[in-house]
Amino acid sequence: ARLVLATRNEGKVREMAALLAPLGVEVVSLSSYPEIEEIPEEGDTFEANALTKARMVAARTGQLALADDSGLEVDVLDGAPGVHSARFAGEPRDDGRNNEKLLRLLEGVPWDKRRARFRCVIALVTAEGTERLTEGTCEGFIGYEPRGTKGFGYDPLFYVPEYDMTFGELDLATKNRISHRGRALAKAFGAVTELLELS
Ligand code: ITT
Ligand code: NA
Repeated sequence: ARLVLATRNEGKVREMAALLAPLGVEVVSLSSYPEIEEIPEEGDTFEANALTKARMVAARTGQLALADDSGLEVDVLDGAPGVHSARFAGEPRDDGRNNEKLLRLLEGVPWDKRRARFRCVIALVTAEGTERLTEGTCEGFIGYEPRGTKGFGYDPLFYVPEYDMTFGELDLATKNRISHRGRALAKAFGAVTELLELS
């Protein structure tokens, strides 16, 4: 049995492959399943969207599927962009335009009001329909300008006080140790092992 990462986001795949490596399980992503079309995500919550993606990929592949639904919640924007993070600036999705829009909305907002967090929900679903959910968050601030070229998405704008760096400046191993995704996935390790044995 293999674990299928129900994502087409290469940034997520890179991080999750590194996080899962110690488990020694076979991990593939949707690039191994080009016949699976884009999955509509219409839910109002990360949980709903993560389950939608994992259920569909488990059903289509007959394998254990792991989906990540995640996003950035900015306090002064009442939690936006939230579940709309990937397409905050509309279609076609574009990380650069998303970051510009976020900076524009926060123009003139002082540092103590720039609090934000990344949130990640991981859904595990077997072909037989067993389901598990875990969640992880990471607290930080939205910077005044992009810093760093590592990572993806909003990483250059997400400042982590503990390291005095943005996610765009942190190496992958450090980001994985403290990120929303790293935390959610660490909590899912037991379930991955358990469900792979059932699969
Ligand atoms: P899949 O649905 O194929 O997994 P996606 O990118 O569309 O890929 P989401 O719907 O979960 O996935 O959207 C998550 C968005 O939130 C992502 O595109 C980024 O804009 C942002 N995001 C999530 N985690 C992030 C991280 O670690 N660093 C930077 N941005 C992140
Ligand atoms: Na989503």
